[in-house]
Amino acid sequence: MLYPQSNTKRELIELNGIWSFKLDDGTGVANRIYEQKLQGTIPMPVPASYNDLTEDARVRDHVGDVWYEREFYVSEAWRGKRIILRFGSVTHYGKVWINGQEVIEHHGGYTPFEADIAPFVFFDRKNRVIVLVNNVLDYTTVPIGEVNVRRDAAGNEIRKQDYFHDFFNYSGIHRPVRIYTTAQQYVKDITIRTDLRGQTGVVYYKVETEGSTNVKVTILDEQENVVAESSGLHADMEIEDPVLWEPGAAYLYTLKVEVISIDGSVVDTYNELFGIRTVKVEGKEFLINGKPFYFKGFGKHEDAEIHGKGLDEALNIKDFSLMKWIGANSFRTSHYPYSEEIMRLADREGIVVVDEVAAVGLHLSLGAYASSNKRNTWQTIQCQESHQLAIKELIKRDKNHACVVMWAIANEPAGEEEGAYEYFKPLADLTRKLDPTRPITIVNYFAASPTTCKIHSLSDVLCLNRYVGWYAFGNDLEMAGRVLHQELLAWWNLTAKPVFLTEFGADTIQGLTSTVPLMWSEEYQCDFLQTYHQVMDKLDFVVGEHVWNFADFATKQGIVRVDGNKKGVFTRDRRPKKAAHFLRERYRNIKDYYYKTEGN
Ligand code: GCB
Repeated sequence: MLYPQSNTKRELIELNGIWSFKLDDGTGVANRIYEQKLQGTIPMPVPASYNDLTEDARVRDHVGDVWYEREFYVSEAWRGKRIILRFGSVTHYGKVWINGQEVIEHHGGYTPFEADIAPFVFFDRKNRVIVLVNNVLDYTTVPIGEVNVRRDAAGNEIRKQDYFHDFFNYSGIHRPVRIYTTAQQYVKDITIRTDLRGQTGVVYYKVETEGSTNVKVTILDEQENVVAESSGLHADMEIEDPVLWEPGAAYLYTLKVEVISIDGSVVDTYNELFGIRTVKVEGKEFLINGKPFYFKGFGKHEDAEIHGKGLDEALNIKDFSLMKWIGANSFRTSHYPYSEEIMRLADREGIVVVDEVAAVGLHLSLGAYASSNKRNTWQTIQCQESHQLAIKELIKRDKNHACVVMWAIANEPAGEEEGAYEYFKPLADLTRKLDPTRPITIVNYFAASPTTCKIHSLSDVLCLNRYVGWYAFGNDLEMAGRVLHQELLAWWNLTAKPVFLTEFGADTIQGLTSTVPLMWSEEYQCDFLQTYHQVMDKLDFVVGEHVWNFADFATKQGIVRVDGNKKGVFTRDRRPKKAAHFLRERYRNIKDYYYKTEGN
């Protein structure tokens, strides 16, 4: 799905800013409140999560529908054009009315959706957009969750949202809302794949159009020089001695598509940025541009004070600056697709991304989450359809990003339980069919061990999240190191696939210090990391390490979290803990390529 852009043929306006907002009282849809101006609203910014923006616990913990509204004009000059209203994301469900008429609904909280609103808008007066946002997670959604209902003393229904993942269920219109125009004949979609044949860069493109199929395709370099030209809806184009997209040294070409109408005039155009690079898993190596790459970085979250999960471009710039400062070259979009704006920034900045769908918490019997009645996850949940949709929409959105080198189609599912393989096989097949150019992974947790895991054969890279030294063998790092070492070897012996430690970390209270290893202290976090480093450095099949987490983040309330998860190397407001300086020493000495092959 193409990112909205303004260019010589397309116009774009932003509908970000202050909207009107109210919680639903359970009767909004039945009373068709979307037909009139909303009553009893409060101001609410877009994009942002609404949860932390008032001093009202009912807003923070609301379960169910909320309403957003604003007014806007469209230019008379847009008559006859397609007028596309586009939401970057609405978490987790959105339904949209323009001037009282329903135009679109969308399931899934982390991918964009859009509709042509031209038939519904007024050109001679104000328009009203109303959005119903629903944040309920159940067994049919990704992530999964369950809503528990009880009654208070007065007999009122109280709904509590429970879920099996470790980040707060922030909700709202999280990403930009925009309107853009196109002609009736237009570029619908572009797919770009790149390869290298010797010194020649091969750029395969496929264009989908509406109306005319007569297109002109041009590739421009960063200086806007034309380096290749073509016509037709698909072709292989060649660029001699291209500048490759490399980690830390991004280079982006532009594929410009022009749609030509029957009279020879250009009616639509779209400029898609792309990088030329290859990705391949071979033996024990993860190859980018044919060279063994070593991932150093973090599992992250889109999470901040006040904004919650709302897009914050200043925060993104700060995070990228911190990642560069510390020497990281990559991150994982744990545990859902991040904003399109972050992905574009990663392309531009040469940061490598493992791109994950929101299939998190698919384990009903894990430790703190397991209720007294243990259930088989795969017989209980019914989210395969949403999961499929999430994969399709992620790949449709992110397929052209040079920064994306691997798809993660779930985080920590119950891979050890009966039914896991049957659940995941079709999803893995689907992912490979949609994108044969990138490796895929299902991020593994401790319970799906080399002896119990039923789904490791579906991953190209074994991405492991491990917490020995924290949840097990806390304060026994010597033992933790041995257990980790044995397990990694067992994986290698079993699968002969590269291993990537996608999570390892220890909760750490900034300012809590100690001369002896003391869990929760800043020193323990460093010792914990060092234990893992020592093990990983001995094993040449380990291709990467992502510390959990880049920064402290909000979680649901409970007895294992004090004001959120504290495994950040940075605090939630992005101040370095001791571990940040410690990691910086290490990361700056690890090169992007050939780390393991040079005998470290
Ligand atoms: C995990 C999860 C992550 C949690 C983390 C933790 O395995 O993937 O979402 O936040 O552990 O800190 O417990």
